[in-house]
Amino acid sequence: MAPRELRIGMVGYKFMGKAHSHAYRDLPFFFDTGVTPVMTAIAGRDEAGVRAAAEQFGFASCETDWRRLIERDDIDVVDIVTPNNTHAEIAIAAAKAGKHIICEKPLALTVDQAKQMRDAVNEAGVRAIVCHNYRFSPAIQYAKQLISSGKLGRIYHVRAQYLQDWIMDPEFPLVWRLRKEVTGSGALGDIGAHIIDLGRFLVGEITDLTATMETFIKERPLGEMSGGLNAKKDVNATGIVDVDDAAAWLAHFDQGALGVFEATRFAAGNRNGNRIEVNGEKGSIRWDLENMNNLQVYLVDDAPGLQGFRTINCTEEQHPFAGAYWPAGHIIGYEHTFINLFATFFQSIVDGTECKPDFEDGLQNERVLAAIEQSSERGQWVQVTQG
Ligand code: SOE
Repeated sequence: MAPRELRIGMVGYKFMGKAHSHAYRDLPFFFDTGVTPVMTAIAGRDEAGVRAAAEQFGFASCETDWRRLIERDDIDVVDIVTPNNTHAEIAIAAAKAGKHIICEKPLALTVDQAKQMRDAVNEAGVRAIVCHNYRFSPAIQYAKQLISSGKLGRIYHVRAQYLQDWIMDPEFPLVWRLRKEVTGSGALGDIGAHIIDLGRFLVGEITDLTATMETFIKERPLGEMSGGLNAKKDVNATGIVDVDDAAAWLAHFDQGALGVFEATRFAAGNRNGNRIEVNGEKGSIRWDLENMNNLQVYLVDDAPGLQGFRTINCTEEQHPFAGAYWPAGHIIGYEHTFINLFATFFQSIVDGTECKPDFEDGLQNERVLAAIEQSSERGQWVQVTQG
């Protein structure tokens, strides 16, 4: 019989910990998946920090060792919101313990690690999802429906950019997101992984690519290692930046589309500009996270004189997920993308159906990330291994 509750054990409690916790609390307001998430335990090394997070987010208990959390038999789902270098170990242990898994992106540091994670969940027969939350925006889901139904015809172009500017100050410290051993890569894995996911979701597999990567500020002050986007430097010492500040790549998709991608943390004025445009033989779509409820749609067959991009406010019942929230025109935000992702995941657990993006998708995303790094190093086109 399907469970009535899914007891969540979260590992980590910073930015994503807050986003996920908020989603667990709000989900039952809007979705009836047949199962209620129960915020059972949260783990973090710093006792005072994890206690404060448990209280603020609404978890019933806390642990200072994630292994303890995974051993508990009152946990059904392990949610991993820790830095990237810890995902593999935690996810593999969680799978072996028979827990379902929610894991932040990028899935792993390397393709090998991602493979091990994929194998572990397959062997254990548990369900796992990677938190590519943006594909759960109603407008992106609607774009997917338009593309899959052939409304845009054959797809020629995918043009995607993820533009941020939060590390442009050379005095911004060397936080974990800027250290290769902890994060894997810089702008590439942190935000490039999101636009790879959008491209794969909307159009298909990336088969080969050519890339270049750049680190503009090569040394930075040390500071709050675990700090986020508002971290402060705290000592008068510096360290070397060993990840990219920006990456750009050209790619071919399996059905023949040409992709142009850019991920950077040096696009002044762009706080979180995650944009994608797809051009097909019968029309185009455009989307920008900073205006996320709207999908721009252009259809070649519109009457002459009326041709142009129209703005579809994706808040109508016909738009995926939108009907679960407010009456049409009452917009939703960033945080709701996580609610939609969790609702989809929980529903798949109840129904016993497939749920994407799973660890196979996370692995394929890692293969693209690895190909971008290889291409940038070698100055050559690189084939992307297919699963
Ligand atoms: C920081 O670049 C960050 O929080 C990313 O880590 C997230 O994945 C992205 O959604 C927003 O920006």
